[in-house]
Amino acid sequence: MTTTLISGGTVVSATGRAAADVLIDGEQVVALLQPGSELLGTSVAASVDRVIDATGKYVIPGGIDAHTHMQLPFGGTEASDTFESGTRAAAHGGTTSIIDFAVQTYGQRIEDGLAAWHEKAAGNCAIDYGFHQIVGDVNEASLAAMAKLPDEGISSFKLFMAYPGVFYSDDAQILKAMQVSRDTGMLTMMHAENGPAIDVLAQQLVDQGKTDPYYHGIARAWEMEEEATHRAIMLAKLTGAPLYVVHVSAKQAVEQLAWARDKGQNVYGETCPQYLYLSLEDQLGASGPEWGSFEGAKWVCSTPLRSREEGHQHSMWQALRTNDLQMVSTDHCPFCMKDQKELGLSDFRKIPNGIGSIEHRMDLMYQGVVTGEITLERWVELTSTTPARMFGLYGRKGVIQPGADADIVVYDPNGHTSIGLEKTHHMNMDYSAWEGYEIDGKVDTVLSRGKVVVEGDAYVGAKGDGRFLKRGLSQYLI
Ligand code: DUC
Ligand code: ZN
Ligand code: ZN
Repeated sequence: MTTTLISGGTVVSATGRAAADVLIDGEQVVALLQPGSELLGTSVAASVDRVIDATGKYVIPGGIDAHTHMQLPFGGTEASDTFESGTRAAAHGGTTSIIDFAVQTYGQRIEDGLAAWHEKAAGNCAIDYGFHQIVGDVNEASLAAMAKLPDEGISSFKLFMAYPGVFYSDDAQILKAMQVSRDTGMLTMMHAENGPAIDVLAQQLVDQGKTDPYYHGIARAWEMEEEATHRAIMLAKLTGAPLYVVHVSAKQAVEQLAWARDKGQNVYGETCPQYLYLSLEDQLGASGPEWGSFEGAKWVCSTPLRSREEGHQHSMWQALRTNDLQMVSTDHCPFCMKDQKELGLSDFRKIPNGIGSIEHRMDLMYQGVVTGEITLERWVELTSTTPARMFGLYGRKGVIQPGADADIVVYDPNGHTSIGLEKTHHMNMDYSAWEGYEIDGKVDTVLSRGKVVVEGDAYVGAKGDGRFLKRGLSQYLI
């Protein structure tokens, strides 16, 4: 087994930072040492197989992106990143684990949907991966199958209050699924938007000739998110289910979460980089030479981008500081403009919903440290430690300590990252939703279970390095 010493860096955790060397044996961390430590009169550095010099750099637990959609069949097409391309891009960006959503479609058995997802991922991933289960058809058989998911290492499932006719569950179905959540301890993850009402608004806009991508965000008004978030909270209260609301973008939805949490309910929420940085106004202003006003399709996702004037982005950052939101995931769901987003050229409802960000989450959140929105420790907590705790991986992942997997990122605060299609882009997309973003920091070296997979700008890992992660129940609830 290879022994590695990451020396001279500042090890950053969710609770502090310290100058320390990290000793790795094979796939695991075995010790945090005083810098320059000796063993039986010999420097540790001289006795290991490999030394990674982290002088002047941060040494952090690898990022965990708990919300991704590789190869998701959606909107008449399929998300453009495969498990291979998406996890490789993740590694480039300092993410060393993902939790993707296995899908049960309407009429399908959960067992079959899950098996299909294992087939897509197995042997293809660059980093470790786990699954949540999307339940797109709540019925007696799926409720019974859901209860067995924890035995498979799947301790969370997602329901949709949006997308009627696709993934939508009505309140009766949600109630029944939440009873399973209560009985098993599985976390209910909720896409909280009032889908039926949104569909009416969207139809009315199209009838008025308002078909540009911008109107996607008008139809999906924040009231639709606030209302659904409140309803999900009340159903969770009634049933006693723990609730995790995904991709929160409206400040009013955060207020609902804060209200429920203040009353002692087990309710959590994530936001995504797009809701921290991008806005509806940016989407309206976007009209490039190639796509004209359809340029805005690049940022069509659900929940949608929100108005900056209304202060949603500011509220998201604030909620990350106050712990009204606990985590940042990407909802990575990439589509190309060509042949995919352009399905909605004449009708925004036909644009496949999704943004690709898996490669940039760690950088974009680090920029929040640079601009003073969050601390260095909170950066680690939001992107790695809490995702591990929330989804039953903590101890193995999300922390640098003896016994933990050596998933480690050496991050250079003196480096620089220029995001753009021609510059730093490894996702399988023909555009970048983050073109032109500049980051005052850079991923330097990435280790996945002790193996160096990214060195500088080079990927040096291999397809199939990543293993399936059997997760336990949420450790955030204990
Ligand atoms: N939102 C998206 O933007 N894409 C995939 C599914 C979702 O809920
Ligand atoms: Zn969703
Ligand atoms: Zn999603």
